[in-house]
Amino acid sequence: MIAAASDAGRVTISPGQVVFDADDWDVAQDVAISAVDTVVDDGDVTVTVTHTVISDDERFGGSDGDGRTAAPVDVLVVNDDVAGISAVVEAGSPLSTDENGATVVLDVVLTAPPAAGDVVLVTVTSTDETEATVNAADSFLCVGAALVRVMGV
Ligand SMILES: [Ca+2]
Ligand SMILES: [Ca+2]
Repeated sequence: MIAAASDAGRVTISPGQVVFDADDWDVAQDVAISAVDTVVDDGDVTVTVTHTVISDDERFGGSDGDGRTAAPVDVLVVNDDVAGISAVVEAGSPLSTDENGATVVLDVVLTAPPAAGDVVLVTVTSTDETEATVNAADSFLCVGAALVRVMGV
């Protein structure tokens, strides 16, 4: 018997096939269905696992695989990714800026990739530009880790 999933990119099936004969036909064999761990916030999805049966015994459908089959099984794949933006002080960066040019460096990064072809525009501003300025471009396209330096005025 060969198992296949409706969305092969979301789950793995191991083993993909199991074999029974006249001696072990009544011994259940385990087939493990496991989620593929993506980094994409792609939501929960139901994957249908189907089966193909091939046997020289015509009562099981014959060797062309179009005969007996097992009922499809729906498996829910639970997503664990959340699209968002992280901005934290970079390790090793000073925690304060001063009026002599010391800078605080922020690491800005997305927590999940945007859809292919899309970009995420992150605008970084200070609540008091007279006291602290963002000396990188005020806006930048965040498609990976990015650094922003905050400088005292
Ligand atoms: Ca994941
Ligand atoms: Ca995911």
